[in-house]
Amino acid sequence: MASAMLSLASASPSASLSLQENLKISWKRGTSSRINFLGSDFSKTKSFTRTSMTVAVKVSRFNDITMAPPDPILGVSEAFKADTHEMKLNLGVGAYRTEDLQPYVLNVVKKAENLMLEREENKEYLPIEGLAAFNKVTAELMFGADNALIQQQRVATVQGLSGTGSLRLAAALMERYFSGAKVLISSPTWGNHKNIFNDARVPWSEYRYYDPKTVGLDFDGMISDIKAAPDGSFVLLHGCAHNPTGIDPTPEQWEKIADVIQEKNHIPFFDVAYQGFASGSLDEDASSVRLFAARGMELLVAQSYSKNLGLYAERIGAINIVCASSDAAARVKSQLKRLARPMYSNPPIHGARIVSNVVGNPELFNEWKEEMEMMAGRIKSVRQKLYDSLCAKDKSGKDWSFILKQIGMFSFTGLNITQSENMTNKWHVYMTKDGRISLAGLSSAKCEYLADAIVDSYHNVK
Ligand code: PLA
Repeated sequence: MASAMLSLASASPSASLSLQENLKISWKRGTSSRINFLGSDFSKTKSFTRTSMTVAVKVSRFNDITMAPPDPILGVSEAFKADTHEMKLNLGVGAYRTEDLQPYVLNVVKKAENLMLEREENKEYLPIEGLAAFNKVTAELMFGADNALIQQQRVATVQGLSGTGSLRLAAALMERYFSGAKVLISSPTWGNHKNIFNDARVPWSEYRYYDPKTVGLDFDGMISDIKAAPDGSFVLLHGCAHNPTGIDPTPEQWEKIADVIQEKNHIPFFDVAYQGFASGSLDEDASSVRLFAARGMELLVAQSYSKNLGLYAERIGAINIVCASSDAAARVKSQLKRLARPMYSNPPIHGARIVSNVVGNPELFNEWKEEMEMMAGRIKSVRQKLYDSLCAKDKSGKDWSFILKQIGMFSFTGLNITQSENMTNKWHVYMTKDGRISLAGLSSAKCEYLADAIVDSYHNVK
């Protein structure tokens, strides 16, 4: 957009605007005023006797940059904020809310922060790989403290900018050292996975995952797509609480997935953004990763503490790369550091200290587990209430039981784009267009209203 530009620099007859502003104004006292823009003369020469002021149209060099679309997930929160309707409900982003629909800061986080204040810890730069105490506890939390691969120093752990940054760092490593190798991602998956691999220039393709007919896992499709991929591909797996479907493989299915991945010499890459949120148990939610690790496979695991410790804005997570030897792990870690340094230099310390204080302190750790059970329990109870309300209100005989079978923060309702838009436009229920709703943003008080909105959108909108 061009904007009028006023130069008031009459005190300095030769004043000119900076190059960055792309505009050069030359003053000629008493004769003319000329404006040069990218070398061309824009103004008409005009005679006058006193210093004059010239108004020019400022044309941006960024004119060819088009407006980006809003983010399909985080953009929903922006639209929600702008809505003034009293019944509005934000079920877009996966962020935990209390029964009063307020953000929740965990008590253990407050306690850890108090400890940090008491200790008057400094704000020096962290090493590139992050806080050592954090890296130690985060790997232990994922693989189990007594896991031999930790003692054998076969895990390269680097603190990342939460789950997203950790995935992105791993993607950069893949691009640099596995050039041409592709990553298989589930269809559907968390929308940002595609952006991450696109930006890192890692080719990807999809494997079947969700079967709309059964509203369940398309296990056979998944297996055959993983089999069909070129040997040595990366396979991105959601460690637990698959986003957006809420459908996880059973332990038996995980074994079969591991069989095929091993047969094909693929490299499993776990994204674990909801440890503790699927079952309420940290260990149980790490069981898929541990099952693969127990087979001696090399693998990658991205971790996030946004949801399970409610540290969304602290950007704390990690990338762990399990290698066949400690020597390989040391080399991999050195290269992860080399990739991180020019991207963001070193990670932030606050969240890392919180996690290391909570996970590394048995008392706080136990309290965390209780709080997590409470959060997971509240989500389960609204899931049940939503299901009950849907059954009570919908007389069509439709089977809504898939809602109870799904786990974690989300429910994949099966609503299509138009129906999802009806949810927002008519009912002020904000959700992603793929039909996903975050039950973490739902209160029991609003379950009936939500059920009305879903029944209306499902039956009255095509
Ligand atoms: N991986 C998956 C599968 C996720 O769902 C998310 C977050 C992340 C990684 C990254 O989270 P982090 O960077 O905060 O650690 N997904 C959210 C938020 C909760 C988002 O889209 O950023 C979601 O609503 O899907």
